[in-house]
Amino acid sequence: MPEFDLAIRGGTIVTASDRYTADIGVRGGRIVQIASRITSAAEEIDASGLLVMPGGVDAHVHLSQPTSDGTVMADDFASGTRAAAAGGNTTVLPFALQEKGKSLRACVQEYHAKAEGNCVIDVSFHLIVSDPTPQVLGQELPALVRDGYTSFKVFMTYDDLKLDDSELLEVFEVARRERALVMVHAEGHDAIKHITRKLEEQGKTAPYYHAIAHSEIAEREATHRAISHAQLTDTPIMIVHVSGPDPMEQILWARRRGLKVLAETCPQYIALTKQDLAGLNMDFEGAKYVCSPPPRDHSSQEAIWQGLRDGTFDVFSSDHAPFRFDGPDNTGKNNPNARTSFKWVPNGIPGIETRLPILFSEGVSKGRITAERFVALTATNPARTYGLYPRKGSIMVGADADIVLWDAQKTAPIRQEDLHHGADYTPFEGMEITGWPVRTILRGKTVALDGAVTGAPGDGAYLARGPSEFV
Ligand code: DUC
Ligand code: ZN
Ligand code: ZN
Repeated sequence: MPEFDLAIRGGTIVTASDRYTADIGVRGGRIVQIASRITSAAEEIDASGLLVMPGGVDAHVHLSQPTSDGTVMADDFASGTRAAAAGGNTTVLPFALQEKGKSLRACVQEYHAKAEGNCVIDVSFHLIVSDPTPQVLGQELPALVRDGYTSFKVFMTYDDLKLDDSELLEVFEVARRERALVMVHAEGHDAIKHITRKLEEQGKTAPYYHAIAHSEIAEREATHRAISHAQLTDTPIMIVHVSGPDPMEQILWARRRGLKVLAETCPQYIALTKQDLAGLNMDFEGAKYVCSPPPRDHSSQEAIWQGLRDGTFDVFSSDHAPFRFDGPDNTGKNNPNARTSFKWVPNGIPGIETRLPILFSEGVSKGRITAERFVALTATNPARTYGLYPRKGSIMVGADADIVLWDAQKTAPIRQEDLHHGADYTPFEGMEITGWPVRTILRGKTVALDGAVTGAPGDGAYLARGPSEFV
């Protein structure tokens, strides 16, 4: 009788702090031994020549999320988690969105029904609070936090989602009392609306002008306002999808004053620029790159890299928000309404499968960050930040055997035809990548191998979470 269900032998284990060669023994879905040589196992994997890292934890993805105009997202739980597995992830955190006028609890239950039995890897839900009624603030939200939904997002823009300043202050106070972490989408609504109106008056309606309307100044202003509200209420916050140096400066300003302000950035802010939204000569192809906040320019990419290195950023997430370019029945980015103004282009880009390869290739392979920092940003810190550590995001005895085997030498371009997501394009098409995941292991089971998904819907489980380490 072999001692282990699985042995992973001879690879270079990389954690957020260490790098060493050892065997890993797995039993009952957990890591039970790490040693220079372990005994027999029912299944043996030779990992020599490969990096052995914690499976990716993508802490910011949108799957099957309802939209106000009825546009259907290109990924549901089945396709989104398949793509995530192929991209080296073992846990993703999508958002259970409260639609205005509805009970938050009811929305969470509906979201569970969509996930149930369909996940290839593990999932846990953040909440989105869009309608902070007394019932939501006094009862539903506190009860949900106690049930393991320990983080929620608020928006400072979008007509159907935005909270005003007094609502932000109210929800921050609930978060502080209940030990939940608030994730803030920081873009100034009125400024965006104002610039949009001016652009439209001048006939500037192409997708490129989305990047002008969603100015970094509006992002910086909202970041500072969110920080001020957090300071007033003594509440830790996470600024999500930070696009460049202006909001980064506000985050550092806050930290110098001892405020707990965490920060996230995403692949689009190191791999794209606003020039991508121009398409070829201001054509509609640019809609494929419309996301909020939008990508900025090359100098802001350099600032983001500096922040990834120096700890300004805690977490690197995909912000996967997939829409088809040519959706059925004129839905998707290329819809007739969107062609009348950038403001109707669905906001968001797909990236759940390409997050880890892009950061590894542009970061580790090009010498900008270490492999240890890569693990911290993509697995360990997300797990710590959102109450999943040390079960997730670590390679240690007792942790779930969620492991990605990585071939740091493998070179291939990103191509839509190789991806598993439901979108009909990737904004990263043709990007040359050095370093790809070759095997994704979820609680001891191989769910992706050499670019093919071997896991099935139902392999993934729902995870209730504890509080963030930072609240
Ligand atoms: N915010 C997100 O977090 N994702 C997609 C679009 C948006 O505005
Ligand atoms: Zn957002
Ligand atoms: Zn998002």
